[in-house]
Amino acid sequence: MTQTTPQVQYREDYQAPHYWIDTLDLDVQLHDSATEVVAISRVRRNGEHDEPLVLDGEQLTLLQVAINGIDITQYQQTDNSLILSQLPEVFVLTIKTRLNPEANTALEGLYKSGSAFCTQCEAQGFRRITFYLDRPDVLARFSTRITADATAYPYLLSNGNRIDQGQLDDGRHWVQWQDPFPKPAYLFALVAGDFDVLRDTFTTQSGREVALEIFVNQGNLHRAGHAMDSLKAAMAWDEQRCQLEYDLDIYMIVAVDFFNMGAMENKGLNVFNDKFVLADPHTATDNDYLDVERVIGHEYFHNWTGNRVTCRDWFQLSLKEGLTVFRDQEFSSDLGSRTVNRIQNVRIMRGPQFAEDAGPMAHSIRPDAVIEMNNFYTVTLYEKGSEVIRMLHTLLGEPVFQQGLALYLQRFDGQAATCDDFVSVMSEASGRDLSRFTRWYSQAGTPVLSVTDEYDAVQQRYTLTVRQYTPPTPGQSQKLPLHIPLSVALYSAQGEPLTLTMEGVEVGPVLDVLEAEQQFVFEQVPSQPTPALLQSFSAPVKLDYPYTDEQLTLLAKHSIDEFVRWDAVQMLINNAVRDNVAQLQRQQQTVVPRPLLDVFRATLEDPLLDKALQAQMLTLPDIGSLLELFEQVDIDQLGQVHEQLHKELAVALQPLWLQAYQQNLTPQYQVEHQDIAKRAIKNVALGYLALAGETSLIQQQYRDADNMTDTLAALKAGVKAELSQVTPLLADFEQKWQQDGLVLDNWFRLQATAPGEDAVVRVQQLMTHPTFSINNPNRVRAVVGAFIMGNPLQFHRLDGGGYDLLTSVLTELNTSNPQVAARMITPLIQFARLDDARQLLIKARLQQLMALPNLSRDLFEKISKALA
Ligand code: B3K
Ligand code: ZN
Repeated sequence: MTQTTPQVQYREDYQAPHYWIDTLDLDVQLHDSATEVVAISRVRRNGEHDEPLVLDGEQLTLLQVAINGIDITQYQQTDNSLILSQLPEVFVLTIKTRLNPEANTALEGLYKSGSAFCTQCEAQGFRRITFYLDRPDVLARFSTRITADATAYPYLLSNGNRIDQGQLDDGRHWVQWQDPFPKPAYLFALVAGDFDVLRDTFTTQSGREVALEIFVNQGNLHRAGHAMDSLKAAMAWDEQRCQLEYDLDIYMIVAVDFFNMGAMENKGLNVFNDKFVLADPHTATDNDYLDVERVIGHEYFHNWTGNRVTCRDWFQLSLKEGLTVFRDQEFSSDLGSRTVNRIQNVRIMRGPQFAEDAGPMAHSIRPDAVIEMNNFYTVTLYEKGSEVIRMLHTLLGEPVFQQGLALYLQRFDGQAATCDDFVSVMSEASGRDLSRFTRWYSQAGTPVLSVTDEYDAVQQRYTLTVRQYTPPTPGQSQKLPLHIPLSVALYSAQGEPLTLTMEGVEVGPVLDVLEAEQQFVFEQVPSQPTPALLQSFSAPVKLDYPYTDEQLTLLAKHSIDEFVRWDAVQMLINNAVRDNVAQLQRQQQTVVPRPLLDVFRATLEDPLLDKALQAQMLTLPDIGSLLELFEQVDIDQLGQVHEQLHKELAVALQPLWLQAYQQNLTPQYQVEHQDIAKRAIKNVALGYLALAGETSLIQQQYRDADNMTDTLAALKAGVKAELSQVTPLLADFEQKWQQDGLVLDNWFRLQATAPGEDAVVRVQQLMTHPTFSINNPNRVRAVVGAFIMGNPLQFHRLDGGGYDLLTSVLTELNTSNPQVAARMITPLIQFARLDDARQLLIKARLQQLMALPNLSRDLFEKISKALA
């Protein structure tokens, strides 16, 4: 909180620290409202200077400072720092502080999650535990002694190895931990509580046995098995694909109820949002299972890409996050369907990421200026960051990429590195000039690739002319050409792939686009081909090529690349949406274009198609992604077209939907990729059947379901189609799960995203539900988050009711949990595509928030940019 204007930090201003801290011994006496921390560090001056030591610290009561064992009083304290001057070259610093975990609703630093203590230190939470050099380039060896009541907190956990423990006379006990690996403070963790523990072991490829422990709230042991399987799979995958082995003797995961994000990769002691740990068939959906696998993998992979090699400063965040997302995507793809994983990642890029790039917070994957670091854990840093790594992988190929990765990890092991370090190692390993490629790190915005083509029948030459253009983003008006890998294939009119020949030699599919405008000439092309462009989304760009519906139909039916088939259907849908919005403006009715209908029919009738892919091909993009097709659009009209297209497709193909439903029943629930695929297509079909008025199947599926995937799919289909028969089913679900917040979140989401004019009132009522708590981020996301992101038509109501609701929630979260507030404000700052009337309504709310007396830095940064 601040009254003065928050300070901007610039990447260019990086300076090495004036002091190093080599070891830190923490002694933590846990008490709900008055925890005391003694921090003893060995400090060493970095070079010759007489600069003071400026330690970060927030919301701490300072009790004692001593240097080399002697108490001192000559120090300066500001709101968020402790300044010590005239220091010896090397010394032992002792600092004693008091803090209040119980009052910590921001969930940063040390806090209470239900009855347990836990920590979240990334990015800058450690400064809420003690005064410290809270920056990622200061790496120290930590030891941690935790003392707490033995009955309430039988488990006392921290990083590294448990080296000692004991009982005290007053009913308290203690455990001593030591982490042999030097680490930055953001990787520190401490947990204390009473848990059920699932134990297992993993033997590494070099034969070391690692103890694996998963801690869950009592009574949830039966829901931890999938997390354990996922952890072992991740450990094996990293050995096989990347030759990377785990380095400690113990790996612990703790699942907690109150958590701002997904999970945290603290060394040897991951802390997880329980949503990404707990899973059993009765409480978790297929997607929940896959999410657990993905997030467990992600945090595990950080042990090398993040922990062993960390970031020099927070502007380099993508160094660990982009790379680790790439690794978790590859893990999921190797274990499941590569195409479906790719499709899901591309949906995130084309939806939330493109929207971020088009909004006031647009930033490159390595930002230049930051007010609140927590605001930069974004889809851009993570997902686009991963796309940039994926482009490198595409350009270098798997073997060379792996050699580069190995060289990077070897060279920077135990150090804090930069994005430039990473790219230069990749360049060294591959011998490729990546200088133009590095622009991906500095330029924000979504590039547009405009492609035109020309066929010369006499010469049998086919020429692609490629132009790249990146629109200006805030603070970056001029953009330079990027190095863009453009993957192409050419198809004959019969749908046969053609050999690519350039300058007399056969070439691979990836073209290196380097210039603002460039031509690629293919020879020996026997007839006018259809190009498949940007195969597998080979670069995070918007493609602009004037595809005809015939060409898209050909690709949707015949491409040998499955992703291209899906993408062709997406483009057909996009064309239908654009045309119908234009028609609606001329008061004409929505119609499903014939080619789209035919492709849907052919997709449903194709017996050889993978079921999971089929489900994806038949799923329309959501309204958020469709907004990106327009400069500006009336969202009500877009919603109307979206709904009508769904209904028409439902009715026109009803017998085929029914067939798809009946042919893909899974007799007994198994979390197995083929069954997941069957349920996916079956439940897509159920959604369309509900829209066509089919009600009995919904009731039947809800009644007969032996798993949460089918239960929820039945409810969702009924809710979206506004079938009254679903009301008693919803009541039944609530009754059954009201004691379990995580499961009830599904019910909250259904209610919050249901159509209907009463949505705002409904959401307000949900916020008074006994299971709801404004202090639990999962509940807030399930109710408010689902409403603002998943119910765009009601959120963007022209009477401003949706905006008012969010404004009042943000006003409350601004003081209790600024990080969650700043995440939830996203749809209020991304208004560029909306009509003028709504933009006005939104800006009035933003002004109202801007005037809050204690506006957090998190919200200040976003609102001030949105209003600029
Ligand atoms: N590194 C953490 C994110 C921390 C978020 C801080 N606001 C999770 C992850 O990306 O693995
Ligand atoms: Zn991460």
